[in-house]
Amino acid sequence: DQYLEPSTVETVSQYACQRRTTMENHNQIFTDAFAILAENAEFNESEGPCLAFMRAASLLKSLPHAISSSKDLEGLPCLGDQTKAVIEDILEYGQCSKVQDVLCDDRYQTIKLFTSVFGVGLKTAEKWYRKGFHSLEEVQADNAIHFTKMQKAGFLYYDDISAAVCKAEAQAIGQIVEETVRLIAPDAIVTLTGGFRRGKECGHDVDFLITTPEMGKEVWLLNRLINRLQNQGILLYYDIVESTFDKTRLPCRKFEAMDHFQKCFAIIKLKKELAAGRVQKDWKAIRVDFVAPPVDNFAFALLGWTGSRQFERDLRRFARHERKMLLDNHALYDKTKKYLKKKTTNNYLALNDVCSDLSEWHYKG
Ligand code: TTP
Ligand code: MN
Ligand code: MN
Ligand code: MN
Repeated sequence: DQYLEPSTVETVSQYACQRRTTMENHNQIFTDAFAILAENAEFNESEGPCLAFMRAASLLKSLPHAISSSKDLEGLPCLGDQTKAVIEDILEYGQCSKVQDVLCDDRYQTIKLFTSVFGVGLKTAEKWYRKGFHSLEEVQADNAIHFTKMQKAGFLYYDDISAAVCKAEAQAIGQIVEETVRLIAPDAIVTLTGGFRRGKECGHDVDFLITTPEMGKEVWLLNRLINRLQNQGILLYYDIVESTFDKTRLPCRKFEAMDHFQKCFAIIKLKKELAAGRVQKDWKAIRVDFVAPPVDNFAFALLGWTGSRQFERDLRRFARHERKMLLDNHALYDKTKKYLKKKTTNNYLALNDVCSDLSEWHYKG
C-alpha cells in the first residue's frame, strides 16, 4: 500500500487546457482577490502581473478542494511569491491588505466604473479620469466630449447591459436568433458559444457563431440577420465589423489574437414578463455578439469563441510550447512546416481532434 501512495498524488498541469474545468469553485475567497489584483494590473498596463494573477486564479478554480493552509500550495504550478503572499495573507487574516488598498483606490474605482460602459476602453477611461471626473453623470454632462455611437448606446442602456444575462434570457435570445436565421438560410448552422456554451449560469452577453454549410454563402448572413432583426423592431444597436480574412497570413503570436471573421456587436431588445401591478418597461437590452466564419474555419472559430479567455490563452501556449504548433481562431499551423493543418471533410470531427489532443493531428500537405 505504501508503494501505491506516490501515484495518488495528483500533479496539476500549468496549462488550463489540461486541467479539469468545473463550475464549482472551492477557492472563491482567493480567486476573487486575484481577479481584483489582475484587473488593477490591467488598468495600470502591467501585463506580466495581470497574467500572473489570472493564471493563479484559473489554477485555484480547478482544484477539487479548498486551500486551507500554505502546505496545500506545495507542488502547485502558476503560483509565484506575489500570489503566494496574497493567499497567505487571506489564510491568516481573512483578507489581503493589497486587495483592500486596490478596492479603496480612487483610480481603480473610477477606471472600473468608466470601462463598465459598453464602448469605453482603458484609453478613454483614463482620459476621462485625467479630466477629474468620477461619475458617469459628470462625464455625460461634459459637452466637450464627443461620444461614439457605441458609447451613446452604452450610456443609454447602461443599467440593462450592466445587469447579468441569465441562462433563460440567453435561451430566449437564442430562439429569436435561430428562428430569424432559418428564414434567411434554412440550412444555416447557429451555435451558442462563449460562457453559456461552457455551462455558465449568467454572463455579460450572449455569443453566437453562424455559418452556412456551403463555403462563401456565409458572407450574406449577418447583414440579412441584422435587417430582419431591425424589421422586427428589436435591434437597439449594431456594429458590423467586416471580415479582414487573409489566408496567406500566419497566426498572430499575441495572447489575445483577434480573428478576422466578419462579426457584429449588437444590443437586442428582449421582451420580458412584467410583475403584476408594477410600472416598468416590458423589455431588457441584451448585448449579443455574432460571428460568421466560413464553414472551413468553423471548428477553430468555435474552439476560440467558447473560451474561457484563460483556457484559450493556455491552449495556444500549449500548442506553441508543447507541440510546436500555432493555434488561432482560424486554424492550427505547424510551426516547422508552415503548412495549414486543416481537415476539410468534417469540421466537427476536426474540433474533437483538437480538443482531445493536438498531437493526434496528422500532417497533410
Ligand atoms: P466573451 O463574450 O467576451 O466572454 P465569455 O462569453 O467567456 O464571458 P461573458 O459571460 O463575460 O460574456 O468572449 C467569448 C470568447 O470569445 C472568449 O473566450 C474570447 C473569444 N473572443 C475571440 O476569440 N475574439 C474576439 O474578438 C472576442 C471579442 C472574443
Ligand atoms: Mn467596456
Ligand atoms: Mn460572452
Ligand atoms: Mn462576447
